[in-house]
Amino acid sequence: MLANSAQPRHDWSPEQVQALFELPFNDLLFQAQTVHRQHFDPNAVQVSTLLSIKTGACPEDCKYCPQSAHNCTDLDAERLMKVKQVLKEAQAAKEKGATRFCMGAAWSSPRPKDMPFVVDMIKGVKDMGLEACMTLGMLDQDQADSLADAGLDYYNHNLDTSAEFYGSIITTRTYQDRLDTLQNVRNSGMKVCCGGILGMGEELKDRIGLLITLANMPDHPESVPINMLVKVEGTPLDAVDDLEPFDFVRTIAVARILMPKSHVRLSAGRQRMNEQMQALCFMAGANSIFYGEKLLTTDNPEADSDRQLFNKLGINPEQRHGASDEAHEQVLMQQIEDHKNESMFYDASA
Ligand code: SAM
Ligand code: DTB
Ligand code: SF4
Repeated sequence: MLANSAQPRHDWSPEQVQALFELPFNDLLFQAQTVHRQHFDPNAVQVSTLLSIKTGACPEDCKYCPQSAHNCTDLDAERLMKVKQVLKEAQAAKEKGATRFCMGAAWSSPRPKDMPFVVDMIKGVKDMGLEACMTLGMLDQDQADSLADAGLDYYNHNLDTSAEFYGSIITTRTYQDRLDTLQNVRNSGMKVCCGGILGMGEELKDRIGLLITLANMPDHPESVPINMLVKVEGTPLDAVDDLEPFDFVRTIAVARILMPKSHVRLSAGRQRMNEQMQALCFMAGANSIFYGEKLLTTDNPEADSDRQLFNKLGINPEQRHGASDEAHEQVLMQQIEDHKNESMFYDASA
């Protein structure tokens, strides 16, 4: 089956998606590249930096997560970070070339007393000219509206896997709870960042189920993070079998074909991928990464190795979309120019 029209569709059947997964690898990648080039600069990759603003002791029982209080990991729980410290980290991320700052909290959902601090963090990050993203757990409509009013651009809330496999991974909240939060985020006018985790022992039908749920939403998530499970000792999934790497690349390619206008993020798990594997993911249509030595609590590749990889592949960091005004954008461009020689992404000798 040929993905001959790159216009977004919302009516994919499991059989059609399975047929994509069963294509010869080169045919699948060719289709994904063709779709990618119709909507994006094929050599631009969006760069986000992640910060854990509240770490550990989470009441939810997600089996993959080092931050769940149900899992016995070697992680020190921390209180909500001070707004000033968060903004210092955001400034540092900006100076290193990130265009989006993503803040994550190990909460089931934010409490009313947390909201004023979270709102101040959003406002401060936006004032720096960065895009702001948060992942704080479930949101009701009022909470989503408050974050949107504060200027939050993206809200990350993952479905993680198929509806069928979900119950084997999390029991403290339902798939429908997640879909409700996503609807509240969509209603608030924020952009949706929603994806999942591969390599948790799921089957192909679960990867198909996840992608179909995302692709058949009335509006595709603007950002689709595809995480490879980071196996953390002490979590129930710490000894699960590795996913075949080509199946990870195939899932990226199918996500690209199903959601042609979305950014597909090669998300957690890059630390265990070599450069060639990451290059295949970019070829399959991934066009966003997390940059910075830490994800939330686990390691991510060093800044220097990402700079080298981008240089080797001729990839440029994508410039920020939708700056609030032209002057603001000019300031940002000038800063990028000023930092060119020291920034991670530019080879000063080029
Ligand atoms: N507590 C909030 C929630 O779950 O909605 C936000 C933070 S949570 C850590 C954000 C996402 O990180 C999860 O939905 C999951 O997809 C991803 N994640 C967590 N642990 C992971 C791991 N070990 N490997 C890969 N992805 C992981
Ligand atoms: C997403 O899909 N992946 C990020 C982000 N959204 C918040 C989180 C990855 C976490 C990996 C495990 C850790 O570092 O704790
Ligand atoms: Fe808590 Fe989020 Fe981790 Fe689940 S994924 S345990 S909700 S921090």
